[in-house]
Amino acid sequence: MKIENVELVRWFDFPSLGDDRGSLVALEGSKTIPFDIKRVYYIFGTRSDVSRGFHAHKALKQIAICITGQCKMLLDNGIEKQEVWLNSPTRGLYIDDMIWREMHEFSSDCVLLVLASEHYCESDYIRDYKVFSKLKGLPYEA
Ligand code: T46
Repeated sequence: MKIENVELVRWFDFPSLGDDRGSLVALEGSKTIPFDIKRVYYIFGTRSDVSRGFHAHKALKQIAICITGQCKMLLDNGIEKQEVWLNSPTRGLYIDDMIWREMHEFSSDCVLLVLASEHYCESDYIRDYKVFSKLKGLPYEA
């Protein structure tokens, strides 16, 4: 069994460069963000009764920032699960490779910005929890 020795939930707090006109957050690859940013995507207009994700990535690392509204993110390393709210434009949640993720309870105004370490690659996705458990060296419990 692979021993996990990194924290499942790792937050990155970004300085808000605000002045009397409003706020600004600047994100730079390999500086504020711990990898070179190869791709940016954002999720919006998700209905509150819809859940997303339900997969892990073999190699991809990401930072998810809810720049407006909120949603819940469940992270699962195969042994431990943790659910957190994403609800701040100055806080990013680091999602490591080989972590199962699910997103739930999107608010109607939720815009989830995701910074990714790799270009889009469908073969990097593990969409079957059984396969995920097996690759982690864990027994599968339905
Ligand atoms: C993740 C969570 C947080 C692309 O063509 N290019 C892209 O870069 C992405 C991210 C998606 N797509 C296509 C693939 C699907 O046809 O867009 C469609 C929706 O993607 P998906 O069903 O994978 O969306 P989510 O919300 O379940 O998962 C996404 C990311 O795919 C995933 O990497 O970690 O957000």
